[in-house]
Amino acid sequence: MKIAIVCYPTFGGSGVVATELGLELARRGHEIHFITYSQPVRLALLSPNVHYHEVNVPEYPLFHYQPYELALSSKLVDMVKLYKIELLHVHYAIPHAYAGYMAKQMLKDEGINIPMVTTLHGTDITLVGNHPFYKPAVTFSINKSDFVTSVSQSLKDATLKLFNIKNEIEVIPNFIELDKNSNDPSIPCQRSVMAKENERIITHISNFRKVKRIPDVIKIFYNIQKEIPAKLMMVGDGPEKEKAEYLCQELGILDKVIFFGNSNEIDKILCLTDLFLLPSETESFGLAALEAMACKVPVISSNSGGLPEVNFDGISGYLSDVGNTEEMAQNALKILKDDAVLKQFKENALSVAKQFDIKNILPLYEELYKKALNKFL
Ligand code: GMT
Repeated sequence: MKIAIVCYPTFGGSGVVATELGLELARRGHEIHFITYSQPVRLALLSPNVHYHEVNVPEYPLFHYQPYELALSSKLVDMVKLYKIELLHVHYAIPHAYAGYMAKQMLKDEGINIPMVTTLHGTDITLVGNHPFYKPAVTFSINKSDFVTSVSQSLKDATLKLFNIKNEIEVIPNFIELDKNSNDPSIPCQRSVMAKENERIITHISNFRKVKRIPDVIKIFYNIQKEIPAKLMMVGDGPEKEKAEYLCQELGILDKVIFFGNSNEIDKILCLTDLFLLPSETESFGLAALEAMACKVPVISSNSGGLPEVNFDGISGYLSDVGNTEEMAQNALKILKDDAVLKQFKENALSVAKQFDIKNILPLYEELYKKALNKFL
């Protein structure tokens, strides 16, 4: 199949999922065209079945805001015609589903009918998409998509609750490439660079936005390090990062916290990690938690959104109410204080992650694409 994938190219989970999906589809022989405004961060190498087309928005003095949707829909039309693309798969409703729908209409005018699959990722529904300024356009573009998927049951429920949706939504959970992620023995895991022999290593990875509750990460760690020797690795960048550094300074723990910034070597960081913290206000899925679990790292998370569908309470880690940092720290200590318990949780984390192996999830997308193409025959 010839498939166009539209996504955000940045470090966010939706871009990562879209890129990994495209790369695996390409490995299976499909011709994949990534269409976005810069090269997706996980798209390091272009293989024979992978194409990347950049969307450029020319500057014009009259434009206060650059019309990205317009440029994207025009690019989609051009690329569909040039490469005879058969299907559009847009990740994140805003503005991709909207631009995709416009492209479909323009193509229809030229006698080309092409199906569009829209995958909802989370903040496009729960945070941004729900804003009254966007809601009518988001509702419209979800209803006009030929097929809609959501990355968790919880996100599907939220979408049906928040929007007037007439379309079916199929849940296709996010996935992980286990062969690549689960502690590859060829990757040197240099723990000693980061911590002393007796210290536990705790990690948080995110885009440091408010929804991640970064101060909670610090508070949980603060309580942990009072009881056992530990280090915290904070990976990623975003608006809450500076405040987080101040908070560590205020609490007198700056020497125990390492701020990394964005990294493309998540697997190398996770292989050193004993425990992952994700106390988010909400997560439609929590891909970062799954990536940790695939590297045998148990997870302490909040219980909101789709997190209970990924992190199994008392098995791959523990879940608590949002903001209950006391309980989260106690649960973390339950895992970290005893080597045997930690070992068991590490094994469990990997077994739960196996359920989300790309090998199990990718056929669900391929089935959906076949259905979409048949509908347009
Ligand atoms: O919140 C993020 O980390 C970024 C955001 C995005 O748009 O890329 O992530 C959302 O999509 C991910 C991939 O499906 C999910 O794993 C995240 O849980 C979801 N974030 C939220 O719902 C807050």
